[in-house]
Amino acid sequence: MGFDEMDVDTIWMDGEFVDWDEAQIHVLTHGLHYGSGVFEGARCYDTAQGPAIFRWEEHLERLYQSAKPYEMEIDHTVEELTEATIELIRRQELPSCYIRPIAFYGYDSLGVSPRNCPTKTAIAVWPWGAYLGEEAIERGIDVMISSWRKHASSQIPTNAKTTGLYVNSMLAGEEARRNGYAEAIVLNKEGNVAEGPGENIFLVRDGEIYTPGLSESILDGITRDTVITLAEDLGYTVHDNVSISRGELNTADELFFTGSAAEVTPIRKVDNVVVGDGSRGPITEEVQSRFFEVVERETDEYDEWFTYV
Ligand code: PPE
Repeated sequence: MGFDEMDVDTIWMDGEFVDWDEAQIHVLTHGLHYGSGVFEGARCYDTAQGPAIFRWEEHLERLYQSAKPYEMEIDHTVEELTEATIELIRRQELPSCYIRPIAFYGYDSLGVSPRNCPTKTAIAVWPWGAYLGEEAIERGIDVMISSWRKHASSQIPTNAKTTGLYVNSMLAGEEARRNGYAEAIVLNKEGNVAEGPGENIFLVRDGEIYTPGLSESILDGITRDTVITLAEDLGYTVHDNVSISRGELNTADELFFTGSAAEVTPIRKVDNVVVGDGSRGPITEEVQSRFFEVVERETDEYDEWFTYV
């Protein structure tokens, strides 16, 4: 679905609310040539208490952290970005939406050094349904192991959510879709499991839950952290600082992806090898339904995770 069908007309850019079509930049923008932008993706859920942004503070915290290796100064405070986002959701009367804040080096002189380039900041919000399709949430998806490896953290910091990194995600994701799969799993330089192009990955074996550690070249996902907390609170043992070898994907009882966009999405086949019994596994289902119960505010627990619009 294109943005023109989505009933959104306003973007916040460098302190102003501008018409959607006017939110433009120069073609010699540093971020366009060199991928020097940092961004976030968060969801605002439709709840009985109105729209509620999930883990907004953690997303903003990660945005500022992502800017650090690039010495980028975001000239807006947490309060400004929060006010802008709430105002965008209110003005456009969105019961739920996806939120995309971005900061990037703008236009001045061109050259790899961004020294003279201003930092531009923008926020857009729009309705966004299930990332990998409604059916995927219940039935799971088929994925392939990408032939592309993830960059090591010694090459590009993978814990910073940088626009330039996503050409790797695009290569992996499109390779998978070209081959008839919904999504890819990307291995790190060592050949161990890193993550999806836009998701973290979890594995279930013998009733315990595993997810690659932060030194495996992954993004420190906020949904990853959420799922670890929820699963532990449900009484599961979660090993969140492990290496997962490629072969373990084949012997897993259950696999699932997590992400702000992907939420909790089961994986039913890897390279056409069936995972478990080929449907959403029982632990995946339990964690997933707990996740949706929490984000849709059907419980009052974890209220500190929400920013109400
Ligand atoms: N790894 C990668 C590479 C990634 O892009 C994401 C989010 C995650 C893990 C999960 O992180 P978190 O959202 O904090 O749980 N991917 C975002 C972008 C998706 C897109 O297509 O664009 C997202 O989910 O918003």
